[in-house]
Amino acid sequence: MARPTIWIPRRLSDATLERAQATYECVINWEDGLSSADDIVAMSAQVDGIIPCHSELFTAEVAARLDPRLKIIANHSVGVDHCDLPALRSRGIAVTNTPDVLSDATAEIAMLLMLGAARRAVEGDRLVRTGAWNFWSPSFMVGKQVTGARLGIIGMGRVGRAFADKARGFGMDIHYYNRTRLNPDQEQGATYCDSIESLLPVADFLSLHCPSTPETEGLMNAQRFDQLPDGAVFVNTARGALVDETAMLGALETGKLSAAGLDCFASEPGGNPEFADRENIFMLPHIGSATRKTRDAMGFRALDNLDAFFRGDVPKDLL
Ligand code: 8YV
Repeated sequence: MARPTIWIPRRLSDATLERAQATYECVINWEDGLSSADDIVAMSAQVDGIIPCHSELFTAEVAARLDPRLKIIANHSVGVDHCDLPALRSRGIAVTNTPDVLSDATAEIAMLLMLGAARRAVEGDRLVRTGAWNFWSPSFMVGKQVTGARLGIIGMGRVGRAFADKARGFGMDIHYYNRTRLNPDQEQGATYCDSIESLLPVADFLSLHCPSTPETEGLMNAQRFDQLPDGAVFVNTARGALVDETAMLGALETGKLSAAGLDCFASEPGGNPEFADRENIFMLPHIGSATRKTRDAMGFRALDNLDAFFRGDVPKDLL
């Protein structure tokens, strides 16, 4: 049988590209630019499978126009909010993702954001870097301590649990909301809250680890920010769509939030220009899973899914 042809629309890791080319006929977007809906539709007539990132949008409108040649979308991401799953399924297209392999890398970035926001990293870095640091006092740049504080986690899936593990190492008291309560093995002493409303008042630090779906869009709104303890620190490594960014700014304005650490934004790439002059927002450009080890693991997991599919097996991560 002829080798299947796949499209790789972004620059995946070298090891991934090497393995992909050893197995498949590959069309690789070496320029690494974004593809429009028309590009995606045109390419679907030339390939049997695609390995997209969260940057390629498979909306219902795109799904309806895809060529019947395309059989599988093997995502190089755990989040699949860029894919209209019911629309793709109705076209008979298999969709997979890459869970597990990015949990630690993403949890590390959540930890970096939490510490950086709590200890005023943006402000401190700017002071030293610009030569404006001309003063020191015990009351200078005092931040919020993580050790012994209560950490609220919304979404206790793989990434949420990896973050809780790391936060335990910092002596934090973990509280969480999840649609279903974890078993005691997974809970590891964390306190379960059966609603977001019961979690917020105990969250000195709050970190989001839930998927972005129509139900979770705008989950952190003005009302909910208001229920946090005064001076809380907010961390988001999940998706920008979960947050009403205007409400978050309002909470920073009133002191309800003392700081925020963000790796994702409502608009990407680019972020929110209104955040630019706020030194109590520590920001990164959606790099939660961007380590060499994790990029290789994500690419290999997507290829494992493709290999299974083209062998006629059910891919491990079929959604
Ligand atoms: C990636 C992500 O940056 O997996 C996800 O859902 O958002 C990130 O890990 C990206 O999708 C890489 O392809």
